[in-house]
Amino acid sequence: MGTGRAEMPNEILKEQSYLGLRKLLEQWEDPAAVQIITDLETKAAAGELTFAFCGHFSAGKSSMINQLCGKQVLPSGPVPTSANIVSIRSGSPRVLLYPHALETGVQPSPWETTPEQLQDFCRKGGEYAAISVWEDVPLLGSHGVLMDTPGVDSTDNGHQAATHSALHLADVVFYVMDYNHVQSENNLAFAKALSEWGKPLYLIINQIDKHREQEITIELYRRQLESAFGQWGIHPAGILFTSLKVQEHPLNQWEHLLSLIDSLLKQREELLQYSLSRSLYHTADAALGAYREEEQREERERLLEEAGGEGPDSVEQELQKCAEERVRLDGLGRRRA
Ligand SMILES: Nc1nc2c(ncn2[C@@H]2O[C@H](COP(=O)(O)OP(=O)(O)OP(=O)(O)O)[C@@H](O)[C@H]2O)c(=O)[nH]1
Ligand SMILES: [Mg+2]
Repeated sequence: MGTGRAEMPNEILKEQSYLGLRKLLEQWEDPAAVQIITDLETKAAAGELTFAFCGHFSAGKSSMINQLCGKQVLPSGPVPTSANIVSIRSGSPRVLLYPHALETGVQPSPWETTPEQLQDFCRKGGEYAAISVWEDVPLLGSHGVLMDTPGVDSTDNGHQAATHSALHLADVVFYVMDYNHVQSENNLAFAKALSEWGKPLYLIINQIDKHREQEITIELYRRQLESAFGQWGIHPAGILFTSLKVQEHPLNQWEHLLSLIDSLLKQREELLQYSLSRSLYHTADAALGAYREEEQREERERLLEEAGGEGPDSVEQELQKCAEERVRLDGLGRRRA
């Protein structure tokens, strides 16, 4: 469990706080943040608990969700595959595609496609803001949601941004890693960013079938990874080893994962309240930062104008001239020396 839970004021979840925050964000002309508040209100009303699966390309996120569903709902493969955020709920089979909001802020209606075509849509990035899927998944009951996210690496800011935006809706984060890439800098940095949301974060070391006891004992491997995560200030709620390829592998904790999901679903209401408060806090904090920056920029421009009657562009030009002059003088100095 993340820290700070006890200090989270419950009042923040009351209707007035959504309303107050929304008014403020509207005044600040921050439509993206206003949209997040709308999403959070919808989420609170639905009372669903969302498990987000995040991590590097090809770690096995989609394969893991398929195995939890007991069927091949999502495409998987050895090359980067998933390009969209996909939420799976239990219900009679159905797929809805949500287009991006228009520039005016209007949200176009979702349109329906077939489960057969879903595999193609999951691979096409950027075309849709989100995809919702219903399949018969007994594990989820009536309030559980599995959320697949696109793989992330250091070169793909788009996927990273999409995952971060989806985290508003996540209540529990499963950070899935390939056994061989656990301690990569990128993995650690991304896991750190996820842990800063303060939502329960579980580390899943998948593909444990690649472990070779003669090369490194599992105890030592575990100690090394705990120490690496500790050094980055990442304190997970739990660490699990899994293998989707070799089910009977002695290190596979699949049953443990199933009972964890079950027990988290039983704490749904409490976890949901906590997660909503974290998301509200995060949204308000980010919006306040952006507002202050904008305010400072306007103040700077006003002062510049007052000082010289000149706009920031001419000041920029002056600064550029000074920089060029310094380079020229440096060059002269070097020639003399
Ligand atoms: N050896 C082994 N391979 C696995 C395991 N789990 C998944 N794979 C393989 O890893 C590859 C990637 O799996 P995906 O489920 O597509 O991974 P992903 O994390 O969803 O990948 P992206 O959508 O590209 O981010 C596939 O070829 C899987 O068959 C495992 O436990 N062991
Ligand atoms: Mg995938």
